Amino acid sequence: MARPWSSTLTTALAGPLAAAAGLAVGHLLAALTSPATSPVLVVGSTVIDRTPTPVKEWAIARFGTDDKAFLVGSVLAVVLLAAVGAGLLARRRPVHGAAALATLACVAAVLALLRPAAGPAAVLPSLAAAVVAAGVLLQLTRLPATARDGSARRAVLLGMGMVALGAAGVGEAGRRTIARRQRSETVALPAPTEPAGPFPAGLDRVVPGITPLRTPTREFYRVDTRLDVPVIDSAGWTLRVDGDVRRPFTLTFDDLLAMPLIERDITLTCVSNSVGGPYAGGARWLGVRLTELLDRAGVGDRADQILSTDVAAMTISTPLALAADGRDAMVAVGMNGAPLPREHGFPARLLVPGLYGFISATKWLTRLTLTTYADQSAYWTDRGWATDAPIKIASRIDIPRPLARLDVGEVVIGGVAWAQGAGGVARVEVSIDGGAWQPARLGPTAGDAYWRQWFLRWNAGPGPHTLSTRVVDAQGHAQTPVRANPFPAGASGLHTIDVTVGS
Ligand SMILES: Nc1nc2c(c(=O)[nH]1)N[C@H]1C(S)=C(S)[C@@H](COP(=O)(O)O)O[C@H]1N2
Ligand SMILES: [Mo]
Repeated sequence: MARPWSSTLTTALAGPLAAAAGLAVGHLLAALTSPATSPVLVVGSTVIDRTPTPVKEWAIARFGTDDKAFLVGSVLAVVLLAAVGAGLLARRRPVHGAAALATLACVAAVLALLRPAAGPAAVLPSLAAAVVAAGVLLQLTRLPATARDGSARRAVLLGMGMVALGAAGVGEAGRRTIARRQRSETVALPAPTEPAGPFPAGLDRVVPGITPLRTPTREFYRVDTRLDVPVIDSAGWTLRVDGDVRRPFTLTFDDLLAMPLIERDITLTCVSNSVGGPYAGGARWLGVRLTELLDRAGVGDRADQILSTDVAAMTISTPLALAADGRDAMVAVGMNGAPLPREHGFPARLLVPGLYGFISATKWLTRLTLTTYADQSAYWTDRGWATDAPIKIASRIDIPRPLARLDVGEVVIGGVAWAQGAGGVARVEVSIDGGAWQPARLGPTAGDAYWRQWFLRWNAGPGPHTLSTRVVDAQGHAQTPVRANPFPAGASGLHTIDVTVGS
């Protein structure tokens, strides 16, 4: 006998609706206790940690900072698809279908326990999801199987509609709860003991469309393995310095703020940035000089690595020799004149000028352990990334945009370039259609660890053109044209774009 549409639809939707109800309740429960234990976030984070590096690189390249939305969407799609199966099963054998959904949620519970730094309570949101999903599915199977007459059909629609609305409402409550908790805490930071001095005006107004000399905090790129933003109270936070040191110690946030604070302009970039890519930002940072903390601890003679640990036990390794070579590495508490936003590591993060973020810029920092590369390895080291990765010198064209159509006449080519570690940017050059390297005008400097704006006025004739740029550092090294992928130590090659001039 052919089934009426409503019955087929009911059967297909029952599983996903029940799963959605379970996930929503789990999410809200987690939001109220420990957001990272939400079943969706647990599964998503596990996927992030287990994804092979090439796939991760592809996702970052393809989706940029939306890679997380893409990931959560994929996880939800897979769960809802599996839930369709559970719903179909439930039509004949309600208990089996419910058990299938509960099992699915229990997988999340197990993964929650396996997360680094997870306590036993981490299973609760997933268990709640299991109970709710199974219960809702059992209820839905009780609805009239064939809804031929109007009243039965209404009962089906009403029942399913209530579940859908309930799930959406509870899920939204969870989302809002997390958003509220993530709002920043107001802390007052002391003035720097070593201020950075006035910040130069830059070419921001002179060259419209160029990257601003200082990246507004809200626009600063964000790259990390977290799906949620860790929420740490400054009052309960501590920083432990231990390992191969003579005097291990623990600092509170107030202890840290009582130490001398330096203020520095530093450009941070991500090793996953492609040539000409967006994962770079310049900011004014406030923090305690790293060597101040290391001296206080008295580093032993075996250590060659600073292993830093974040609030969720994620680890980043920094070569001790580079971090302590006199550059202004710091445990930062402030960014652009305000406390660090939660997205960028509140209450404190590590920063080492000249090193890619993945070996230097630990956010939500809780511990600095002096150790050796032989004894302990960090998150990205385990995934094949380099342990020694200075930021490669690079120049990027901001304007014109790639593939732009331009009018004949004067065109301003402009962008930013950086050459940390090698004395800063000495010159930036532009080559048009493979011709001779022409020097660009440089903007003001905010120090060797900072990027520099540049521009060149070009009298553009009609036709297709190729624009290329390179930086030359203070030691005379020109940026290499040899292409390298971001993995394992950062991309190289020249940023080259095509434009068309005239009609
Ligand atoms: N705890 C933690 N810190 C982290 C990361 C992370 O995944 N977890 N990512 C690092 C990487 S790869 C980079 S590039 C920088 C980015 O810092 P931002 O998000 O403030 O720009 O943070 C670093 N610090
Ligand atoms: Mo990064």
